[in-house]
Amino acid sequence: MQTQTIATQPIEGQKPGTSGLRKKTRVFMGPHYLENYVQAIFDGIGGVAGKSLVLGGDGRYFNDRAAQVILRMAAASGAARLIVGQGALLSTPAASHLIRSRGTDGGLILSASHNPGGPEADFGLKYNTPNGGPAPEGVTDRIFAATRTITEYRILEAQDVDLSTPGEARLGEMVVEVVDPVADYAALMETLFDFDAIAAMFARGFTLRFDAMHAVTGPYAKAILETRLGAAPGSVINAVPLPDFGQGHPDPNPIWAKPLVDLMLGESAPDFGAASDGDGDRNMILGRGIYVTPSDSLALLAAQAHLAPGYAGGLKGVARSMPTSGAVDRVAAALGIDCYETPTGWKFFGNLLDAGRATLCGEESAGTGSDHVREKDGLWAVLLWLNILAATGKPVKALMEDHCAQYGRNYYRRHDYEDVEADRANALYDALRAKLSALPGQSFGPLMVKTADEFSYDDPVDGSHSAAQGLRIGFAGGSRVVFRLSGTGTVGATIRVYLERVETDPARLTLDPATALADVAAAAEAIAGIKAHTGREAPDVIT
Ligand code: VG1
Ligand code: CO
Repeated sequence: MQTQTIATQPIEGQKPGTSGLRKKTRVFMGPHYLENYVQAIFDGIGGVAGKSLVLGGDGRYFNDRAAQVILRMAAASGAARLIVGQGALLSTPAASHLIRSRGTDGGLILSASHNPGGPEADFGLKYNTPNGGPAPEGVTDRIFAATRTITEYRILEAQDVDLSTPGEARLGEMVVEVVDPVADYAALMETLFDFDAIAAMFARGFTLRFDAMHAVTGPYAKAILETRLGAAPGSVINAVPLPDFGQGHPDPNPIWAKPLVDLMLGESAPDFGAASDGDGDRNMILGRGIYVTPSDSLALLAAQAHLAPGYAGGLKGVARSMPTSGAVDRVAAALGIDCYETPTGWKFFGNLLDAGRATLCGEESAGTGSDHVREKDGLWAVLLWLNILAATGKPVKALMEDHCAQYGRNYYRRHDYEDVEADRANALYDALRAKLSALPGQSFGPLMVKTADEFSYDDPVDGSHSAAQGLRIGFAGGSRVVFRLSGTGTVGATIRVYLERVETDPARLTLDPATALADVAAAAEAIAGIKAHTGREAPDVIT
């Protein structure tokens, strides 16, 4: 087998976003595109000679081909061992766990997460560091710098490695270790949760519907929920990962997982409903007759996590991304623990988790996780919910009502304007940024602006500074609107508008969220001129 050194040139735009590099699949399949980026990762982390790495992905179109390319490139660059999920599959949290449990030098995850898959859809690749978490900005900056100076990449001339069965093979000098993608992860879950209590709940007739959305969580959910915990066969639906996710959009929210929401809000709802995303790190939680917003879910989990064996000792602290509602803040205050506010993206939680400052973290975009790995973890959130349901014996709806009665309610919605022309989105954003300092004191309907700023973050652990992380406007009384531009899209720009209102009056805890947030939405429009800038009458997606 011979190593080839291929001459290449920098390719524009290989800048990682909120979570790795995401592009149209056809772009990734273009000449040298994947190879350039993989070599830039290797160069950006100081080479891979003698190192071990984890490799796997969410099974989307091109996952299998990209994995073979990466294996040949790792072998050509002298890597000692690649630990690969069988079939080149690994959920993002399972990859994070393998990196940590096997003590590797990091890992490569093939995924564009919640973005659709297929030859005309999206593909992605990200590097996770040895702590199991997404590379922080310092590392992605070095990788990006390497994409701008690249002149050649190295690749082994070899046949495909058989990834269809667990075992070890060699590719040149490098060991390729194919592992069952589910086993280690399932074992980790068993150390955190009271599986016997959850199994007993299922044995008593508790019913569940888990929608894997034709994505990577299917095999994990089948093995853990049905086989191990005894949920009725067929409780996990859309359980076989497909390269195009069944033509769906593997994003677990009320829009893309509408059939599940309809079921849960309808006559024949099971006790519990959940869904996960393309790479298995997001979760959507529903009970009979109730959709739990991700921000509320985070707050409830923080309040009740002690009921699960893995968290019986209490939480060291909690962290949420800035646009996530403040519901968890009040739980933290009641528990007397710290609550951190970070920029959007899981990479900002890593230092807090590593330093033992936070145990639970969450984002409004359906991401929740803990210090068990360094990624958000969809199935983990489902299991923590099930553990809490088993321990309390209460239905989801009653639990949430009790929670709101105790802590108040943060009404919350996110309005997304998708595929807006980049120039228009930037114009909206820049105009809003320019007028922030003039907003305090101004009133919009019944709401008076109290604070307005551009969020930046100073990491309390390593002191790194992250600027330009979203525009936030706070109103007297605690309502708030936040504006951000998405960093995960592949076409045009997506404007995200996050609306929040805090309510502690017991008489107003059960309003319809759209009604409760009407004044905040009107103020957002009056302040930012969304319709005029985008030419859109309404958001494309409301979650
Ligand atoms: C979105 C979410 C963010 C999440 C990121 C990656 O980013 O808002 O909370 O961390 O996706 O999630 P953005 O920049 O588009 O708003 V995943 O599950 O797609 O890796
Ligand atoms: Co994801």
